[in-house]
Amino acid sequence: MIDAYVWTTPNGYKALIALEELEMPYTIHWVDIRSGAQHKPEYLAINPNSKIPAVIDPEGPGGKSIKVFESGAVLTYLGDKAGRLMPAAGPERYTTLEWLFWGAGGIGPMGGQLGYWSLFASEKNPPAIERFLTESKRLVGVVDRRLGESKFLAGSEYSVADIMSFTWTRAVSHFGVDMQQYANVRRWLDTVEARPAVQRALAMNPPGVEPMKLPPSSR
Ligand SMILES: N[C@@H](CCC(=O)N[C@@H](CS)C(=O)NCC(=O)O)C(=O)O
Repeated sequence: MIDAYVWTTPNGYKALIALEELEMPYTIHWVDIRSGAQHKPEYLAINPNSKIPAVIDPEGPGGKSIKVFESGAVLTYLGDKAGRLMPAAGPERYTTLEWLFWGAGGIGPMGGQLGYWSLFASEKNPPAIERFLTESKRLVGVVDRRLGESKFLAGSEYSVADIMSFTWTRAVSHFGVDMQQYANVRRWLDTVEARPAVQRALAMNPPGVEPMKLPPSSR
C-alpha cells in the first residue's frame, strides 16, 4: 500500500489524480502546510525540500521500500510502476518527459507565484503580478498551440504529462489568466476534468478543513 503525502493544492492533487487513475491502493497522509507540518523532522525525512507531494512505496524496485518526492518524479514513478500513463521507452517517453519537465519548471512555479502575488500576498505588488501574469499567459499560449496539434500534451494519449500541468493550468484561470482566449486549453481542461478519477481526486479534502475559496474561473 502506497503512502501519499499531500495537501489540497495543485501539486497535491497531481499525486491523488495519478493514484486514482492508476487504481493503486494508497493511504492519504494530509500534510497541513498551513500549520508548517512540511517542516517537521519526520516529514523532512521523506522530502528534504519541505513540500508536498511525496510518496512512500514499501514495494518499490527490487521489493525494497522507496521514497519519492517532487511531483514530476512521483508521477513518473507511479506511471512506470503501473505500466500506464507513462510510455516505457521510445520517443513517446521523451515527449512525455519534455512536457512533464515543462510543467515542473513552467506553469507550476509561474502559476504558483501568480497565485501568491495576486491572491495571498499581504501587500500588493503590481510589478510582481504583471510579471507572473504575463509569463503565465505566455505558458498557457504554449499549451494552447500544442493542443491545437495534439489531443493531449504528449500526443494522442492521455498521460502523466497532462496530470502534471492540468492542475496548475486550471488554477491560473482563477488567478487572472483569461481562458476565453485559449479554446484548445478549455477543451483539454474540460476533457481531463471530466475523467472520473480526476473528479474523485479533486473532491478529496482533509476532514474538518474548509475547501479553499478562489475567485471565479475565467473558463
Ligand atoms: N516542485 C515541487 C513543488 C511542490 C510545492 O510547491 N508544493 C507546495 C504546495 S502546492 C508546498 O508544499 N508548499 C509548502 C511550503 O511552501 O512551505 C513539486 O512539483 O513537487
